[in-house]
Amino acid sequence: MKNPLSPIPPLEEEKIKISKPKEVAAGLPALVSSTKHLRDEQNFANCTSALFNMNQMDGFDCPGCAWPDPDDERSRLGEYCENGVKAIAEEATAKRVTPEFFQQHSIQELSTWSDYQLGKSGRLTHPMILKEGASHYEKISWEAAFQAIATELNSLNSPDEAIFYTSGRTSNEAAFLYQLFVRQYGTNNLPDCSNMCHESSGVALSQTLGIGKGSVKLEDFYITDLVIVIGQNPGTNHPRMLSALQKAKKAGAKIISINPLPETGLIRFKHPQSPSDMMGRGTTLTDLFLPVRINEDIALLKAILKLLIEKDQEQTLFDHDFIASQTTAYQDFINDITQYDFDTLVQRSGVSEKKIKKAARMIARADKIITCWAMGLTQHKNGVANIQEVVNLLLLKGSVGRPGAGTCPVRGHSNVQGDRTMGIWEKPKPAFLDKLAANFEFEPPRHHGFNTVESIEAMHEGKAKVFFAMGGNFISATPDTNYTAEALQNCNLTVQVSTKLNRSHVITGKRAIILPCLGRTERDVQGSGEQFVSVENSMGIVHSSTGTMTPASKHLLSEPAIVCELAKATLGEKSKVNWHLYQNEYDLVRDAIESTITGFENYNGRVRSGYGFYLPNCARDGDFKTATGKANFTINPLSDINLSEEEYLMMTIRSHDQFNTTIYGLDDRYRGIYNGRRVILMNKADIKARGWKQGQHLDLVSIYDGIERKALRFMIVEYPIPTKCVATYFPEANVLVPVNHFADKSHTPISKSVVVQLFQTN
Ligand SMILES: Nc1nc2c(c(=O)[nH]1)N[C@H]1C(S)=C(S)[C@@H](COP(=O)(O)OP(=O)(O)OC[C@H]3O[C@@H](n4cnc5c(=O)[nH]c(N)nc54)[C@H](O)[C@@H]3O)O[C@H]1N2
Ligand SMILES: Nc1nc2c(c(=O)[nH]1)N[C@H]1C(S)=C(S)[C@@H](COP(=O)(O)OP(=O)(O)OC[C@H]3O[C@@H](n4cnc5c(=O)[nH]c(N)nc54)[C@H](O)[C@@H]3O)O[C@H]1N2
Ligand SMILES: [Mo]
Repeated sequence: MKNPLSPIPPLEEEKIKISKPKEVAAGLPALVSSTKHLRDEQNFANCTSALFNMNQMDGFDCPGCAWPDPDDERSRLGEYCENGVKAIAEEATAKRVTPEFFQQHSIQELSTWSDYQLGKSGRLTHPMILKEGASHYEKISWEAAFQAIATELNSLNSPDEAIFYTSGRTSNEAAFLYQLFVRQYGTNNLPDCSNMCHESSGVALSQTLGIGKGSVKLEDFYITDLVIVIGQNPGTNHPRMLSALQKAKKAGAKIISINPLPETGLIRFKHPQSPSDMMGRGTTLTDLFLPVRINEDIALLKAILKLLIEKDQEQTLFDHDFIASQTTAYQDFINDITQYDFDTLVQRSGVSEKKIKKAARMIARADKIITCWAMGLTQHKNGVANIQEVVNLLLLKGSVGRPGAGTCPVRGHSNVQGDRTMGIWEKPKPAFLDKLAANFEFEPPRHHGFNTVESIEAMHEGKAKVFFAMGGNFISATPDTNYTAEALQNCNLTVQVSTKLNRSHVITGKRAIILPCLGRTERDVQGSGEQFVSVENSMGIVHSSTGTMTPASKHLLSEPAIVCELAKATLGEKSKVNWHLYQNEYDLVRDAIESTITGFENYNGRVRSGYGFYLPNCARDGDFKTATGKANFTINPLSDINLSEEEYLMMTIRSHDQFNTTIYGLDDRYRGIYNGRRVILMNKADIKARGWKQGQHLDLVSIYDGIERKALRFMIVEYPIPTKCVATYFPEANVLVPVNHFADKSHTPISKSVVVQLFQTN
């Protein structure tokens, strides 16, 4: 290719329709919508049979989100969820991307397709190679593909010139083998989607509570007094969480939601498996909604904290025994809060004083509090601070480390938490490396590898030359699309292990290889017979997942098999690991995990029994393994973003019809937006102030360090969002997110607080 392909497809004319946002989540429309997605994939029978096996004890784990399954009430269909159905329909589709498909469509042509069109093409069936300068992918044998990758890897000046990315669907078994291979090859360059996702949670929680994971169990929801849902849209992204919230409500809990948008699922919910819900009005979930300004959660929390501190004058409100015996830095924290002026905090938060006072009263009354959050807190410059401020609130009430209370960072991908537990991390702990060294007889690299942002920069600067992705869609998931495209196109070789076609197969290095793999739902047969894998959900339960469907193509390999073959081809005699045995029988991989990672005692036994097992969690037990040996209060400054007259703060969010970069459809039913995705949600007053109207188009510009980034033609949608705040969908708006601006300490791109200017499209 003379000119590198553009990562931005040409803009299509969209006929977007707008109606009022929905007030109730799920219910009948959810059933209708999921049925439509099954039908569209032309494989109704296959998909329906898949659904019967989802989240059943002997079936597979839903490839959607990481919310746990209730153990007590599984219905025949597993626990029902509209977006789980869409995830299954995507994987069980009857459509295929074959070698003939690639003969018909050049990559030049594919680069002009939308993400929606690319994804809808179907499942990849054969390993494919794009040779240097070629216009089309062509078929390659598995053996030749592994050989080509191995040769390229072995020709690098240093193993650190290769990058090995992981998305969060990869099973524990595949992830463990993958990091073992990568470290035996010689690098810790293991960035993952977590770097763009809950990394801020991991950093904040490790520092304050001694473990980077949440502390609550599902049962805690049923005995809690108060759930605070902050910076999360569960109705769309974790629909099964709504049943837990409903159950909490029925048991007497209150719910506070903190979000710039009145997200549908948070307001009212009809359980699709409850006839009385379906007939009636459903359950009102949120008791108090606080429409916070984007990135002003710390101001809001500090305003609430100030009121609580006043109420605790007699020392009767906070859990002073807990504070005295289990925490540090309480007095510093109190001194810091007292410096702030209440009115300024209220004003910055964008929430009325009346609502803030009500929130403080509700929190004051609650003994047991659970706080749930997701990307609304993590993807900001101060993402780590956001979460630490949440922890401060919980600590005051002694609401960590006891039943009915605690932290609940709601994870994204179905095994993103497990992948980290397995060692997919660019900053491995020395103790973990020591174990690897002892068990597998090699000297693992000790220096830290690149995270996602550093990987992009390294490829851009020519410091990294091979990019290998275990799943995911790097070009569309990462910030600064044009810059990242240049980075990938700089590589000598890019390799994607994938189930479905996506933009990362089109925006490639000089050479590119696609390795098509089995999906979560599919039967995995190896030398020793049928295999199952295991995953860890958002609450630290490890359980099995057994594919039951016929694979989409007979040429697919499982992810563990791909890693083993690649390790054999690349490492040869250098590795003392018997990769062949691991590939043959995953029980042996689990034994290897058991001998390397704490908490996996009798892995093979326990993972086979019922619902799996909990991993140890010190915060849950109230044993805070931090540097101080206690839970730490922290001091967190306010956001330092100050918008000028012409600037707005933009968050990039998910529509109801997408799973990250996979676009299921073009509707966002809950928000009342149909038939298109290039929209910008704006407050009525802001639209009026500029003399604009709903339906008009705007060009969006972000300027960081003097560099101007542009995204064109977004249609204005009038929406109840705080003034000066706007929302767009990801990945369309990723071009505007600067690669070199990210959360302090966690390096998570600032996808939820991008300063933009708006101009009417010519
Ligand atoms: N169906 C479906 N399910 C998914 C996914 C999907 O794409 N589709 N993705 C999966 C993944 S990987 C993840 S990480 C999760 C993501 O789950 P979410 O984090 O719920 O996803 P987002 O759409 O990014 O929504 C962020 C929410 O935070 C709010 N928000 C944004 N900025 C702020 C802020 O400054 N303060 C506050 N308080 N709120 C804010 C937004 O209005 C929005 O409601 O979902 C997982 N599950
Ligand atoms: N602007 C902005 N950017 C964001 C976000 C945001 O909110 N705003 N969110 C961020 C977050 S939270 C995340 S987690 C990342 C997501 O980043 P990624 O995890 O990289 O992206 P996905 O879209 O989840 O990856 C989808 C692709 O995975 C492949 N796939 C699906 N199932 C399997 C499987 O079983 N095995 C293999 N090998 N491949 C499979 C398919 O080919 C599919 O095209 O994006 C981040 N980017
Ligand atoms: Mo995520």
